[in-house]
Amino acid sequence: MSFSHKQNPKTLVLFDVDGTLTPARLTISPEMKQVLKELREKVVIGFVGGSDLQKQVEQLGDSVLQDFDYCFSENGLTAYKLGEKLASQSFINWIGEDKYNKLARFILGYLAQLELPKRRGTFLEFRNGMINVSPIGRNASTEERNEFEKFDLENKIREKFVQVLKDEFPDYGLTYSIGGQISFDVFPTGWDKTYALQHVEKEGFTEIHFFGDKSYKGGNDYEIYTDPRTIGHAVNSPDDTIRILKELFF
Ligand code: M1P
Repeated sequence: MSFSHKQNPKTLVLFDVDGTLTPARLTISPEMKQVLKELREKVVIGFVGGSDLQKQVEQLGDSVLQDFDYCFSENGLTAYKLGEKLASQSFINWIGEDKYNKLARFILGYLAQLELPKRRGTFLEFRNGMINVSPIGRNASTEERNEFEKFDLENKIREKFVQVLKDEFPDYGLTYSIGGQISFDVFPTGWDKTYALQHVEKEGFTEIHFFGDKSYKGGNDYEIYTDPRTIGHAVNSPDDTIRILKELFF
């Protein structure tokens, strides 16, 4: 194992990013950086974020690949160990062009038929690990986002859309997640944060801790937080993360 210089090389501590290591959408504090630096001397550390690596570089710093033993972006679809890239996976490779084409045509057709007060642009966003579908479009302004959210609450546009997709593509093995204001995500079932655990399966860790703020049912930390392979810690802020780390490891 490449971690033998640590005090507890068989303990892995994984962190969600937003709300756990940093305030939501903001950058890491000098205090958190220092705590992680000291923690890294004791155990193996990594983050598991839902966004892409570029977003994590913005939040955790330019040296993120050097500061963590494991970096898992897009729930581990993009993964690094000690700065070296591990095998990656993508939505399109997994689903294949034919099936994706059928799905995309159906979504675009359904979107075109919807009665909506406003439409903007980018209704179907193609990402590495998922697609994101937005009836109003991802170019909506903040005000337009708020309007759509209210309209959707009253008219259940997204909820009905997801149900139609589940009925139309029952054998596709997809999960639909309404996590934000104006859209929903579509990704292969199982490609939540537990996806990252396959990268460490053969490393012989005896304890894998996970810290996350969205560990409640429906939150995007829920699956990894409740996974039998991890010891889950629910936190409510980066300060809470530091508090628990100090109790457990210092
Ligand atoms: O993090 C929750 C969601 O945030 C955005 O959703 P929306 O644009 O609808 O507010 C998107 O990035 C979405 O993919 C993500 O799940």
